[in-house]
Amino acid sequence: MTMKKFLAFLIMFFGMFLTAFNQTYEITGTVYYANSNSDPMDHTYVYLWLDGAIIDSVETDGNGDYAFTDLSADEYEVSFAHTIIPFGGITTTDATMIQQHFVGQITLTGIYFYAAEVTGDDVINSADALEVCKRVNKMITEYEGGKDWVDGDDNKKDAEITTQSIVVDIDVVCFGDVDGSYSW
Ligand SMILES: [Ca+2]
Repeated sequence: MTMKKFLAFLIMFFGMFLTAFNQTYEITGTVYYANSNSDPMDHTYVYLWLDGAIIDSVETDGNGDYAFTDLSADEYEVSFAHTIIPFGGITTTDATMIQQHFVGQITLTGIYFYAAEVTGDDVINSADALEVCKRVNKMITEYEGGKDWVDGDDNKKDAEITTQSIVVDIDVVCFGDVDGSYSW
């Protein structure tokens, strides 16, 4: 191999190496409310997590879509962060369903399970049902737990990137809206 050919080979080799090294990916998806229409949520922020820490945030567009770009392969998670959409969706039906869950007549699962724990003590019981009742009847303006929306403390979504860009949708619900009835 002549020196010229060798140099050409080196340049080609490092070009390939840099292309592989600089490979970036995207995490995209839709944030939607967990009601029967799966209403997309605009004006809503999404957190990007890595190793349990928030490393970025982005706002959804008019279709509820979000995108994190220029990412390297890693074990990310994404979650709802906050929204300008007002709190809503709770009725006495929700309070009844939380009580029914507590006594074992029904089983709330997934995001509705998280939504039932409004007092912030990690236990779903009559106190949560009562708290929702109070808020429906405007005796209180916020929950003891202090939160209006189920967020990344309960509901993080795995978003691991290995060899390609990925799509991860995020379901969201207001605390107390265990029947997913809210639309705005
Ligand atoms: Ca509770």
